[in-house]
Amino acid sequence: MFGRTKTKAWRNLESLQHKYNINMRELFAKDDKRAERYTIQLENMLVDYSKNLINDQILDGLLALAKERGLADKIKEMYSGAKINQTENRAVLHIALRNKENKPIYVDGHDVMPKIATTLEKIKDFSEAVRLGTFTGYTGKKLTNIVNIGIGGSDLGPFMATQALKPYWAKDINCYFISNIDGTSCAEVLNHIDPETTLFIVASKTFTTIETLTNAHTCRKWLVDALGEHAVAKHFVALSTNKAEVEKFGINPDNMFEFWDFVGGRYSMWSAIGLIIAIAVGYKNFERMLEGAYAMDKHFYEADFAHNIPVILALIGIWYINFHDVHRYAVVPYDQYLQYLPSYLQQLDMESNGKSISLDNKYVDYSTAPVVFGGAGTNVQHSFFQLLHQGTDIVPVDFIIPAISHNEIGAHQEILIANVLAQAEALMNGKTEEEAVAEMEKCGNSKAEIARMKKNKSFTGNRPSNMIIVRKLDPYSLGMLVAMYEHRTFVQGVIWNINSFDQFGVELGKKLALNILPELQGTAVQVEHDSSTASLIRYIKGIRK
Ligand code: G6Q
Repeated sequence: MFGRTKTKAWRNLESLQHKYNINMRELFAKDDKRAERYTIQLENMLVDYSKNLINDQILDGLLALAKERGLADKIKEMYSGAKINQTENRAVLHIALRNKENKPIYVDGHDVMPKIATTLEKIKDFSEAVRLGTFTGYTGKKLTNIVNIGIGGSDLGPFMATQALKPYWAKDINCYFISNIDGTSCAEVLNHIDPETTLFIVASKTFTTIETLTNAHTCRKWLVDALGEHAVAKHFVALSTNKAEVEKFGINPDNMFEFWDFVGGRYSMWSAIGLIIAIAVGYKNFERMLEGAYAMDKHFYEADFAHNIPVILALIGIWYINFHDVHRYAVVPYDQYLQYLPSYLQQLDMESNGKSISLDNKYVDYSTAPVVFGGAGTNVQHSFFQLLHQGTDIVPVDFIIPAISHNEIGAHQEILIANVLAQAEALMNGKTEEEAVAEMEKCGNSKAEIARMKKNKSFTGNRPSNMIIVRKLDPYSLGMLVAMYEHRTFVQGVIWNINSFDQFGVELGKKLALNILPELQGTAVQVEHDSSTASLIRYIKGIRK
């Protein structure tokens, strides 16, 4: 069994944490090769992890932990189709969805690649037909409003990716996303589109999720009211693993794009769940995204761990969470098109690794996933960055920026780049009281004013960040970026000895509301509740009478 106190590498890291009081500013001053040594480049992506509380001994210690945890074998297991999602007895094969070399991968003795190829072919044909207008709506009009109805993993990935790739959208196509059960989510889309030109994509792995099915039924009624029952076949398609439920809903299985149990919801944007991406940006670009992910998959599989981007990023995360007691992690893309990446990563990281039961079926005695948050820079510099610079807690940050923008207008991109670099530098360098005093003296502040303000104007610094630069945010680099985070998440799960691929906490949520719903609707006698829940139900029912 794996427990914090039981492993050599873990104990070694604890002693390294006590031994080295890392001061990044000093280390940079002493070692002009630090940035060079702590940077990894893969094709057009560069990851500079030098502004972290690490030195060579600590990195070696972290790599020894990865070795001790059998990471190399675990990666091989995942790539070979082993059922590493042991609570659900499933293989974990999002890598197969972008396996561009098409090497066979077997699950239960069957190669999964042919069926993946068949679905990809179907996505290609259908997305092209919609874009060309050869597949039209019931009245013969081109389908230009594409509405994805899905939630969680069937929403966040395609939503984030379509927004990230907006410059590649066909000029006449608009994408919409309905996810929340809140009627507003449906209403706000339906109020702005025309049934004759609308394609609904019902995206649900299980096809039993109440939010998605309720929203899909509402949209179906809206369409049938406008165009009649016969129109459904031309305006609804399904993305699912559950043929029987798709048929029950009234969608012809010919209009179903299949995926499989070995694709987890939050890892599914590369599968049929990515249909809206393919329609928006065209199949060629969708394929480029898969190719980018494949490049990262290959790197993750082949690169030695000391030069392996997802492994190094994961281990640095472990260093803060488990050896510095830091349970927060910010992701800040400096690109407006990536503004939804933090919410996507929130699910990827927190749903995958927000666990406390080990693979040995024991409660872990160490921390797992941190709270993940973020937003687009520079906007968030004007909100939560105050806490990053001067709050009492350390928050490690991933900065992400493309060197070239899709919108090179005047000096915008240079100002953006200057900001991201300045933020990382400032977090690392800080500002001593002496420096703050010198600055204020230069500005002619009085002695009294300086005494009053010098602490407020100084910064402890020594705050860690990674800088991730891509040449340009295109489908390929987006694929690389997302696959990088998927593998980072997996590595941390391996270190923590947990199953990153189940989600019983989410499933609990799917059931809980069903107990209260009949009471609200007045179709069930009151169930036993705690006094708070019972009185809240009475209060709300009173208002809604
Ligand atoms: C993802 C989770 C969860 C799931 C949604 C939607 O990994 O399992 O977010 O994607 O609950 O589920 P369906 O796709 O089955 O509707």
